[in-house]
Amino acid sequence: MAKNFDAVIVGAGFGGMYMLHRLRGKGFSARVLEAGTGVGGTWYWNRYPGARCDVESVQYSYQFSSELEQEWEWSERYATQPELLRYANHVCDRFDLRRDIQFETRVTKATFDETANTWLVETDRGDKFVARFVITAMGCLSSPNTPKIPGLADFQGPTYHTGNWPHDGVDFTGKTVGVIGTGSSAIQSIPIMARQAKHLTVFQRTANYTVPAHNKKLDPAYVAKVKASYREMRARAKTKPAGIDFDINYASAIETPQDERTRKFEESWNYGGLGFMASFVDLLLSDESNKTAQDFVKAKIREIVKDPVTAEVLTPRNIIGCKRLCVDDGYWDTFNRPNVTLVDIRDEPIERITPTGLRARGQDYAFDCLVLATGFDAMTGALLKVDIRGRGGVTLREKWGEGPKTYLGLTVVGFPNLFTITGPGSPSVLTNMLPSIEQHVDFIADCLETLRAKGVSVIEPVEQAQEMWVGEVGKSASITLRSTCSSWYVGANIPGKPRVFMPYIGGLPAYIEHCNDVVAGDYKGFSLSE
Ligand code: NA7
Repeated sequence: MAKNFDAVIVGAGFGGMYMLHRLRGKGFSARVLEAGTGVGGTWYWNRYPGARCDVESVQYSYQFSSELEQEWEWSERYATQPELLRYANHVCDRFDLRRDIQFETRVTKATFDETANTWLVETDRGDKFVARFVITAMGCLSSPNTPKIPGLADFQGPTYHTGNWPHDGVDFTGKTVGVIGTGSSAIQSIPIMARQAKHLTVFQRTANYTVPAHNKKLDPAYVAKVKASYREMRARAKTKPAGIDFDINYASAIETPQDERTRKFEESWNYGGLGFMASFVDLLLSDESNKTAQDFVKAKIREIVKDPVTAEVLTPRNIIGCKRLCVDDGYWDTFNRPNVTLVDIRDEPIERITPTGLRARGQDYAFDCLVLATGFDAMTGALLKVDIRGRGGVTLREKWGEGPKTYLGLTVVGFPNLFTITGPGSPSVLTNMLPSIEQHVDFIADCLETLRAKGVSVIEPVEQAQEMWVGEVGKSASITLRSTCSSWYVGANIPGKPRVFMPYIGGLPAYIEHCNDVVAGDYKGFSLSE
């Protein structure tokens, strides 16, 4: 027997939890379906050593409840995964959310019934749910990418993926370890694994830029100050493209005299974190300006890494900030350790995984454990894993065959009453996820309330509005350097994935304005029907 709800929410991370809270508050019935055994999403799955947020904790937090803001105490500038997971659980219990979340349940299929105007949602446990609305809150980086390297199944030791790490942790003490990948997850975990392991061999395909986090314990006086001025800080953050309250220097890098420019980069470097890219306003707009930042970081690598050959291999060749900038704690310095080896596989892919390690560049490397820090099928991966069928039985996979197309990153033509929190075409991964999630959830909750008041049962974007939005997403992407390299933003890390710059890069303030206009225009761009 199918169970009936106003809405089925898929995923119990920060998006799914807040969505449930908001719908309950408006008197809608909702059930959250979550594959894991607990809440937290990204912070539930990514338990690798060193996993932590690259947005400062006081900003990477919910703002919908002042009581929550006041009672929760962040302990570090950048919260670790365990602290973020504790926070997620605290929110879940504080707002009594758990009773409407069904854990260990993976949604496998969602089919729109055009006669009843309802969705039928099916799970790997054989459940069936009928709901007017389906709201996906599956995360943007939640479908781990395991590359199809020949022989992967032959390896006799344990293999760990950073995006699906064992819950009881892994002790690498005395072990030899091979790591594939040098993205953010690798850059966070390598320094810690290197301190534990007997030997660590890092296989690098693309050298990456990283800046120091300068993480620290938070001073209680600072926390008190933040708590006293949360509203102002949140309001300032909403005026910034990334939804993060940090200072942007509106000068051009290339037009700034060299001494002054270096002083500014040095200041940002010493402060730490993603704000480095805000050292100058045009770092992602002008090749020449970007090059000044590249040169600054390259000099830092040469300064920190003692062996010039290793330093050269670690030196990125692409645009800084094009792939997501990483934030680290002692990454470059780790390569000065005698128990760490770097293997450059840029020109020659790994030949195969062997029972005892792997073969690359004509050489065999042996290790006890293998760590895949190989990232995710970003933004569309989790959505397309579910067999989602809209009008006429058309699947989302078919609809997005040439890349994702959405209206506002929230809705898709042909898929009525389906909402995608932080979906492709929304600012999501280019912003502080928490305010972006809250804005989407508020939009959806208000929309459902309006539909109920109007006696409308179906909402769906119209083709023209979706085309306009897809055009807007593409146009804004083409202005920046960010769309020019082989990153997961464009799907380049997944063989065969269409190359489309997926997030909306116009900034959170512009995006919010678009959404507000749509609402003010009586859900302009949508067709509403009874
Ligand atoms: P990323 O940033 O996608 O990094 C994955 C890394 O794995 C990257 O260095 C890849 O090299 C490498 N990779 C992937 N497949 C292979 C194969 N087949 N062979 C060798 N190397 C490979 O994922 P993360 O988990 O580190 O970070 C994801 C986001 O989480 C991050 O941006 C933050 O937003 C938080 P490539 O660069 O593709 O050459």
